[in-house]
Amino acid sequence: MNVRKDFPILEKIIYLDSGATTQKPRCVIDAIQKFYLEDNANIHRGVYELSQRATKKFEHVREQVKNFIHAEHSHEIIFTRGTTESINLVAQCLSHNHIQKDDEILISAMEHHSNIVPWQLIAEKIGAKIKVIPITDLGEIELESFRKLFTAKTKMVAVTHVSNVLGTVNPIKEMIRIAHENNVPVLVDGAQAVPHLSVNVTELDCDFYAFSSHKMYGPTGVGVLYGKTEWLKKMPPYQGGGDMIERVSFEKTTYNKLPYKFEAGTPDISNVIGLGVAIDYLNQIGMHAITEHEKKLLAIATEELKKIPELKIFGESENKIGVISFTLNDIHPHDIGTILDHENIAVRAGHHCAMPLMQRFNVPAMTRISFGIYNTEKDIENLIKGLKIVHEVFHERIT
Ligand code: C6P
Repeated sequence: MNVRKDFPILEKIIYLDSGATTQKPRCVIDAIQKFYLEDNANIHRGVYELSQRATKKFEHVREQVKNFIHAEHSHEIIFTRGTTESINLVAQCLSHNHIQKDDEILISAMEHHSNIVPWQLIAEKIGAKIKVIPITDLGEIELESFRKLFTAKTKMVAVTHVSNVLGTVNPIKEMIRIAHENNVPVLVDGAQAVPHLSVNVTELDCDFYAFSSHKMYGPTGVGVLYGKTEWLKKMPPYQGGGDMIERVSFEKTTYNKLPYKFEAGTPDISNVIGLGVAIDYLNQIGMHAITEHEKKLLAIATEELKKIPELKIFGESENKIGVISFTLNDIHPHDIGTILDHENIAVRAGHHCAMPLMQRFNVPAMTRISFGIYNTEKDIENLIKGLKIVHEVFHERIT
């Protein structure tokens, strides 16, 4: 995959932290600048040509997102600030008329804090209960336990498509089927799936799907919430303000149609335009080719890492993509990250916003490498050299 040249910043660094945020291709950076130079105006408001042009470009991206994740309708695509806001939106809105006192919400043991805390916030407020779907030592969902967790009180399942720590690709299609058999809707956190896999929300039959632009080569500040029409219609607005209303009076306000009901205030217009260009860019390369490239890198890196004595990999599912997390003896991941940084290699170290998962595996922290389309076998070679330096530094200190 010969795309490295499209990412100016990669001339300066060996970047293995795309799970945190991907680097941006020049076309995305240029498109944002071009928007401000040539097309900038507020949207959905102006009668003048410039505003109409900006509106048209913005709405075109909604159509692109719809096609990218194979949704049925563009009004099912809501622009948010990111995965985190998309999940908070659903949790808050469902806490008004769907999830009530003593009801149960199922989330898995491998969730990112963004798919734990929003549910805890509403659970505490309304007196609902969180139940945790257990995972195996390989880092896979225990499907049988999942099945058994459902009761008459279960009102929601919220689960990640791909774990940001273990890389496991969860069997969400099967999980959605099981949840629907129990008449329970499912929110899928797709933050770590959309950059690596072709996602088809219609085929999955999920009720909600959340993801972030900045993890898929687009700009920060923009996210997407896909929601099935029937749910979006039932849900009350998330925030109040301009654009989300139909009529306002001091006595009564009525709300705009979908998707605008959920988009209060001026959105991040330029960055939505940037997301559209990122989608074009990904489509040009092809999601299938991206998956294959990253699977190959994952296999090579796993094999090489396993040769390092005392290195332990967390997450050994057969169905894995994008990331490898590990510990190396008792060397603190922050020390590993710092030494690698001296070698100009960027990796992530810490709890990865998944503290309950660290507890599940009985470690305070892990080091994580994560791949993007621009990574190469040479990056892995450099990483291994860097880890050998880590080993030497600590061996010398110990002996
Ligand atoms: N994970 C990581 O380094 P936001 O911050 O809203 O764009 O995405 C939150 C989020 C939600 N779910 C999953 C599975 C995620 O991985 C993330 C973000 C980054 O792993 C930053 S903590």
